[in-house]
Amino acid sequence: MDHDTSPMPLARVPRLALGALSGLLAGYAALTVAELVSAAVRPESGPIVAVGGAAIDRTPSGVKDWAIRQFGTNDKLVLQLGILAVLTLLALVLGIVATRWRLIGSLGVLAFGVVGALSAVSRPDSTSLQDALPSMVGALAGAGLLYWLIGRLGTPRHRTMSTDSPGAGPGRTARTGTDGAHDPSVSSPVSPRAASAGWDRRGFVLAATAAAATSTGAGLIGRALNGSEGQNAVASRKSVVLPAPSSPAAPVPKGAALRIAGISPFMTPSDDFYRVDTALVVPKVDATSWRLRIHGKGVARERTISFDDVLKMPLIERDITLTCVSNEVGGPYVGNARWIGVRLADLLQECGVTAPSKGGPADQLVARSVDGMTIGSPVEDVMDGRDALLAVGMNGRPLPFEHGFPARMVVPGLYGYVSACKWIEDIELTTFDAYDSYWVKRDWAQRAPIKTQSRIDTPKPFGRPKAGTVMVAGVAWAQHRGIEKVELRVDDGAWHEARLAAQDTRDTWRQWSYAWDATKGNHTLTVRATDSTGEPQTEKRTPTIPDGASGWHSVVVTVEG
Ligand SMILES: Nc1nc2c(c(=O)[nH]1)N[C@H]1C(S)=C(S)[C@@H](COP(=O)(O)O)O[C@H]1N2
Ligand SMILES: [Mo]
Repeated sequence: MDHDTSPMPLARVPRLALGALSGLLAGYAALTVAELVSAAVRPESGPIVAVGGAAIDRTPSGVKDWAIRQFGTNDKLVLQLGILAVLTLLALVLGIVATRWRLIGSLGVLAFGVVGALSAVSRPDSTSLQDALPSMVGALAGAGLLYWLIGRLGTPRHRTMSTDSPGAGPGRTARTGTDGAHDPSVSSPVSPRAASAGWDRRGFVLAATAAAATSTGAGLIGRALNGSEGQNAVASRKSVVLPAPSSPAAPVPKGAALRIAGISPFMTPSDDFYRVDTALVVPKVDATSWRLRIHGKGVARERTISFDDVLKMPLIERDITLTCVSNEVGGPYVGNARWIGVRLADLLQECGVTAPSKGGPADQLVARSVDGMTIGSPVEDVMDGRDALLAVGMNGRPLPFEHGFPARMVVPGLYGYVSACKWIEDIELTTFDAYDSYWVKRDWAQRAPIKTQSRIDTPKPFGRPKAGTVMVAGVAWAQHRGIEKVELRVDDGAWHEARLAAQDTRDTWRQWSYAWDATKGNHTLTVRATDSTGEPQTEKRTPTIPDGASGWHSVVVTVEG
């Protein structure tokens, strides 16, 4: 019989398909080897994370906001799957190209390595050219593998010239015309096709299998090493014991939390708390080696503090509602938690910082995170007496990794992108003139106090409540000013004052409800809030960029008879 012992008679598989398969194997090898190398450098230097991160850095703010809207907190997963899909396609194409131009296909793989390497070193958190290594070494492995595998397929074309066509590929022989209509499965024991194929099928299968297995091994080891990297951080978080705050939060007043089905809980559980950041890999910081440096303009006594130093300082505990500037009117990127931390103003005063209104030379506090995010807050706001925190606890526990362990900032009244730096490691005092932070470079406003907003949580849009009394309820927020009034309007009718739940603090949101006597038919419910300065929430619709969405939230429902 034929010496074809492979499960599928490979001689029948078109050469292009084998090329595509080789391309896939090369791409797989590149990514898995890169994963392994990234374990030696740092997990964030791997190509997918690097390219994804670089894409995030360069995405126009409008597109990013669209992505956040479309995919919510899944936006990053979608991005990574997208990158993987593109890479798969490219690998297939390069494999096919390589069947014709072996070197060009392989150089193509290398070119993508260069893209990965450039992405890695261009990330804001990249401090070393070593970050280029995973992509480069991975691409070299992939390119080499592709070159080798395609070599095993022999050379196309010219083989009709040679006596026994040593370089023939299965897909090409048909075109010679001699066996165009010839079914290779019924070919003679020494099939002309197999003979003309002249390449070692078993050898190719073995090579491909070995490549796949080796790649998988490299990938698994890389994964394991990258995973264990975070274990010290996980252990350090487990061993944190938050001291009792010297200034505990007052208990949430009775009546701050309404018992109405469908309303946002007054305190947002940490697991349900919205998450917005640019990190494709959640930074896992080991609290025992974590340090925070405070330095810059007007810092008379520069300091570097450890996590233990922070825990030894007087801690305060406060309820503060956090809001993202990317939150659309009626959107979900707002949450309320009980934070524990050091009063930032105290820390700054110890370093000799004075507020600009008292003659301090710095008007901007730039917080920098371990992943290179920079967030600029007005020094005046941080030092004006409000409870601006360097927070280490959230809802009674150390911060979750997703929310900034071991330490983050929280400043009541400012959107997160100008105040709430997670995984913070550096605070620099400077001026707004001298420095633009990450989002400001991307056209968002330098200063962004939170706009008064209100949201209808229940009934849901397009809900179908029964006629009669329908509880309309939701939340309203104007952090640091406080909510004084919430009103509800049905269709184009008069505004009705809603019942306000008790206020916890003026830094938290406030629940509200309105018992609506609903009549059959379609109705539009609209809500608006007034803050404690007496300023009503504006009807004027603005987009989220540059400094937060404004406008009234409406919900359309169909009341059933
Ligand atoms: N290091 C870092 N900190 C960050 C961000 C980020 O991308 N990286 N995003 C900010 C933004 S835009 C918001 S709204 C808040 C969200 O905090 P949360 O994810 O804990 O809700 O974190 C802020 N802090
Ligand atoms: Mo945000």
